[in-house]
Amino acid sequence: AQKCNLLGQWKNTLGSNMTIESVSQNGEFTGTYFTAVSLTNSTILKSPLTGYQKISEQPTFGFTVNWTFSDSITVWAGQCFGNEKGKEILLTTWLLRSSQKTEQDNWIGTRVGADTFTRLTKSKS
Ligand code: B9F
Repeated sequence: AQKCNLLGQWKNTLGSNMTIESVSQNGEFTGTYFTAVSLTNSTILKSPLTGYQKISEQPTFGFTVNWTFSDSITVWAGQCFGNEKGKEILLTTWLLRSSQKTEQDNWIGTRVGADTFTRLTKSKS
């Protein structure tokens, strides 16, 4: 299998952008996330992310984004795959937790979905 490296800039199929700025020796990583969608009128802001990856060729990983513009939190779990041409892809499943007023409303608090990320390559200006 080809190597897959989480460091760098990624975009998903929604058009969201993610930058993984550093990965430490033990696989802990940090970065920023800019979502293309939010379902609200509130201004979208860059939000911090932190997570862990396995130290392996095609690592499994998990990370959390703490949305700076809402009470919500999203977590992603997935794996980094590299193909024969050296192209890397992140296949993930996410849970988006939004704050509920009461325990009785808990049932509606969690959305689930999938995101696919590929490398963001700078376009010429
Ligand atoms: O839309 C979310 C939000 C939370 C409270 C008001 C708005 C925050 C952004 C989530 C972005 C999701 C998608 N973007 C992406 O790249 S995270 C998973 C997807 N991948 C609307 C009302 C309550 C919850 C959502 Fe809200």
